[in-house]
Formats: sequence, C-alpha cells, structure tokens
Amino acid sequence: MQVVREWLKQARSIAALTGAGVSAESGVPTFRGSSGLWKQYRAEDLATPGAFARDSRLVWEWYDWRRGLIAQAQPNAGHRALVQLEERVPSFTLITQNVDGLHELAGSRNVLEVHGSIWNVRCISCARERVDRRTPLPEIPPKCDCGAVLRPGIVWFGEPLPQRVWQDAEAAARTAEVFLLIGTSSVVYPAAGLAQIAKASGARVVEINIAETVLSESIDEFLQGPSGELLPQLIA
Ligand code: BJW
Ligand code: ZN
Repeated sequence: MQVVREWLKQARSIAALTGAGVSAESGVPTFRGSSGLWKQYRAEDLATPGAFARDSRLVWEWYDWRRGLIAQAQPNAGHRALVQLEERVPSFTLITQNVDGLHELAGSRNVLEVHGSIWNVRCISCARERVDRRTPLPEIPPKCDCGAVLRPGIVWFGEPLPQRVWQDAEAAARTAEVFLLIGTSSVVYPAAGLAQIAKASGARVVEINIAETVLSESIDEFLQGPSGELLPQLIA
C-alpha cells in the first residue's frame, strides 16, 4: 500500500481502467459471479448482436432492469477518490468499461467509455442516436421515429469498440507511469489488454480487486479489498 502511495505521488501521468467492481458498492451488479445473473441468463447470452436479433424484447427487458438500478445508484467513495486523484496529477485518463455513467456523475472529467453508455440508444435502421434516460421505458422494445427498433448504445460481444475512444485509451496506457486496474475481472478483450500495453511500455501496474484475477500474477502490486475502501486510503 505504502509503495503504491509513493508511485501515485510521484507520477506525472496516470491511467486507470475500471470495471463493474468499482460500481458494486453503489448497488450496481457485476457481470460475473453470482450477483451477475439476471433471471437465468449470463451477460454473454444477452450482450450480443445475435441475441438482439433473436429476441430484442428479452434483451431490452434486461437493459430496462439495469437502467432502473443505475438510475437510483449514486457514486461511491471509490468513484470520488478517482476524482481527487485526477485533480492532483498533471495527466490523468480514466478508462472505464462501465456503461453506468457514475464516474462522470462523481465529477471525473477525462473519462473514456470504451463500452458505450446505457443511456445512449441508436436506431438499427437509420442509425440516429440519442440519449434516453426514461426508466422504465414506456415501450419495450423502444422505437425510433422512423418506425424501426432502437438498440442500446453499448458495445456487444463481437462488435468493435468506438475507434477514437479506443485510440485514446491505448495512447493513455502507453504513456502512463502508473496504470491502475480497478474492479475488473480482466477477461474481456481488448480492454483487458490495456494493462499489458501499459506494462510493456514501462508503467507500474497496480490492481485493486476483492479477489485475484487472471492478471494478478503478472502485475507489480495487487491490493486486495473493495475499491470504495482502498482508493480513498491510497490517495489520503
Ligand atoms: C470488486 C468489487 C469491489 C467486485 N471492489 N473489486 C478469446 C480471446 C480473446 C478475446 C475473445 C475471445 N473470444 C471472443 C473474444 C472477444 C470478446 C471477448 O473478450 N470475449 C471474452 C469473454 C473471451 N470481445 C469482444 O467481442 C469485444 N469486441 C471485439 O473484440 O471486437 C473485435 C472486432 C473488431 C473489428 C470488427 C468486429 C469486431 C467487445 C467486448 C464488449 C464487452 N461488452 C460487455 C457487455 C456490455 C453489456 C452491458 O454493459 O450492457 O461489457 S461484456 C461485460 O464485461 C461488460 C463489461 O464492461 C465487461 C467487463 O466486465 P468487468 O467490468 O470486468 O466485470 P466482471 O463482472 O467480469 O468483474 C467484476 C470484478 O470486480 C471481479 O473481478 C470482482 O472480483 C471485482 N469486484 N466487487 C473491487 N467492491
Ligand atoms: Zn430510425
């Protein structure tokens, strides 16, 4: 813990990659593990273009449920600690896999949402995009003015990440002196590969998680515990 505090104090450039674990203490369920199940489905069964093509109602019911939970969630002490860290470091990039928007709500500024946002919707026919924060949705599946079905503005399995956002994330990983890996199982690529990019580029990689992950062996420091407790301690 102490050595990581020193690294954070001295670094001019820090990048952090967050996952669902950082929002767990705000009451947003993670994807994997027992809390990750909705009815009997796994994220891998619902977050795909194929699942949406087969049954858009089922997929939207899942999103409608999650939108309801997220609408009531507040940022926690972990989100807030990352806001404070950004204020102290000359260059700070917060790369998040989360679609809940809680980092921005907490006040983080330089946020890259590599998997999109649960409040964005996009027409599958005319590609029109908009922000829709209504919960519950008045109609499932929701429809575009052109009559076609809307889809969540989220990156599903097999889909490319938004190109500009991803380029910025890679650049941040390459230039970071310290790279924080927070509350992610690190199994979903290409996001999980950012830690390796950072390490290969000379960054100290620090993982914060309640449990070890597939990457824990290959990083510089593993800090075990909830991010809502450890992050405030790290920057105190
Ligand atoms: C705490 C805590 C607390 C709890 N404090 N910690 C084989 C090898 C490599 C790659 C592939 C492969 N086969 C297929 C692929 C590609 C695929 C992939 O990675 N699949 C793997 C599952 C194998 N990736 C893709 O398809 C990506 N696209 C792509 O590769 O495109 C290529 C392409 C190029 C050109 C044209 C076309 C295509 C897209 C990936 C999109 C992922 N999207 C999702 C779903 C969105 C659904 C939604 O949000 O509505 O994003 S999947 C889901 O997982 C979500 C998350 O962002 C993502 C990561 O999960 P995360 O955040 O790590 O959560 P969990 O639950 O896994 O972990 C939580 C962690 O927190 C745990 O470790 C806990 O211990 C911890 N924790 N409480 C601290 N309090
Ligand atoms: Zn349309």
